[in-house]
Amino acid sequence: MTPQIDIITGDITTLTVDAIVNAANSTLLGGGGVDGAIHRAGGPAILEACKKIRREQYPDGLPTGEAVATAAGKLPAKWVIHTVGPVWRGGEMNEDELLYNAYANSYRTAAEIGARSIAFPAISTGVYGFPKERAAGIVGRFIDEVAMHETIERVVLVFYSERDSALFAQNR
Ligand code: AR6
Repeated sequence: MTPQIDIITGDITTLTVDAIVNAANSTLLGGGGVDGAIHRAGGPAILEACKKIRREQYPDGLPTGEAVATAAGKLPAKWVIHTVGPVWRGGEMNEDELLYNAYANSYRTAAEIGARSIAFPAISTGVYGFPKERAAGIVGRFIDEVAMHETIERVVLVFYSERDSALFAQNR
C-alpha cells in the first residue's frame, strides 16, 4: 500500500504523528534549529535517551545518514527518530546520497518500531546549508522509491515557511 503523503507548513514539534524526525548532529546532544525546538518541547527525557544511545551504541557519534529512535518525552508524537544529514560542501562529497540515506534510514527505523505515521523536516537545508531546490529533488525520489513500506500509512513533509513548501512543490 502506498502511504498518504501530506506537505504542510508549520512547527514539526506540534504534530500528532507516531514519529517525528530530528535533523540532529552526530553528537546527538542537541543544537539549534529543529533539533533545539524538539529538545525544548520534548523535555529532558529525549536528551537522556540520546546520551544512553551514545554510551551503548555510538560512543563516537551517529554517522551521517544513519538514524536512531528514542522516546519523545512531552511531545504529542510517540517517538523521535534522530538522523544526521550531510553538511553541504559543494556537492562533490556524496551529499546527495547521504541526504537520501538520512531519509531512507529514518523511514526504515520508524517502520521497524511500528510507527504508522512519520513527519520529516527539511533535513540539512538550515544550518547545514544544503540547497533547498536540490534537496527537494532528493526527497521527491525518496518518496517515489522508498516510502512504500506497508506499516507506514502516512508520511508528512514539514516545511517551516510557505516559501519552503512552495520551493519543494516546484522542485520535487
Ligand atoms: N519545525 C519544522 N521545521 C523547522 C523547525 C521546526 N520547529 N525549525 C527549523 N526548521 P536545521 P540542518 C527547518 O538547521 O540544516 C542543528 O543545530 C529549517 O527552516 O534545523 O539539518 C543540529 O544540532 C530548515 O529548513 O537542520 C545540527 O547541528 C530545516 O528545518 C544542525 O543544526 C532544517 O534546518 C543540522 O542542520
